[in-house]
Amino acid sequence: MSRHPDLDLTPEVARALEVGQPVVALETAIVTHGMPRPVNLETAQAVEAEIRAQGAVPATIAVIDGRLRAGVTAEELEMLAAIPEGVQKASRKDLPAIIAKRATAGTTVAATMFIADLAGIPIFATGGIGGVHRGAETTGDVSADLTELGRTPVGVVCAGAKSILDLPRTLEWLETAGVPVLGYRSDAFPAFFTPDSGLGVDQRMDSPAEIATALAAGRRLGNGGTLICNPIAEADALPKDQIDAVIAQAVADAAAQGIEGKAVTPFLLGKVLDLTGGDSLKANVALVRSNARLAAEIAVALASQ
Ligand code: PSU
Ligand code: MN
Repeated sequence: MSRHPDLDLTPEVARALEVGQPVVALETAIVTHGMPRPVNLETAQAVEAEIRAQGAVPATIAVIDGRLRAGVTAEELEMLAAIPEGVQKASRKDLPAIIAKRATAGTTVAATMFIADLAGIPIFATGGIGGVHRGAETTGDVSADLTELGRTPVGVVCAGAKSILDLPRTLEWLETAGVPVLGYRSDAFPAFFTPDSGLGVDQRMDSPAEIATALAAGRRLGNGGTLICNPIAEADALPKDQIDAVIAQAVADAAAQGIEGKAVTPFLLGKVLDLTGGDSLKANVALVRSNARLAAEIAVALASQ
């Protein structure tokens, strides 16, 4: 079944949406450009399993041979995770050319939100969103994830934005765009590897049902996206001093090497991984799984409203 000429759903996702079962969308730029092999595939599979364990259906989103997809087969996920030459990183702006070239791409938060909404999926789990980069006052580098959050009515469960970004400016941008920033059992805006950036969220929410109620209200009001912040568990977090130093180094290296455009985020993620000797990857996997669980609980609550 397809609701849009460029979109294909897997039979499982199509059936779930038809009968009103809970569905959670997942991104794939994290698979193709965010994590190294083989952890990227193991994580993508584990995340799908977390969602099923909560009684929801995972809809992993990607572009395959020029078709927008909500749901991929196990073989397609393996293909994306093998990172063959030519698999692109697709933000919203990249979709028309990728369709024209019948190309294959992992989708960023922005592109995943857009495709999830086309498919009729209101909730999506990721690791961290893109945002305002450090130094954006000179480079102008602001992720399209933020503009998408401003316009597309999907709830995005994340562990905040990585401190590779300028977090105060990222929050300011979300406020300007009218995006509610909700904290799950926390008042703090989380900093991905650590649970507290020192900045606050708009509202603390105490249960998945309360978040589902807020998402439904946002839809009634005609709002765009909602950011749901799920801080990393203390047991999985990295020491703040260590991660701050590593990120400062990664940002300096990116500037020194003249890294630009869509290469910036993957470069910084890779540097942080190298400099932490893999600790950042363990934390990243733990928080993505936790976000998938929470998103599935919210999807279940939404489906029963
Ligand atoms: N942040 C992470 N891990 C990631 C990304 C961001 O901690 O994998 C990916 C997401 O797909 C996000 C994208 O949407 O990077 C943002 O890229 P850009 O800054 O080029 O918009
Ligand atoms: Mn950018």
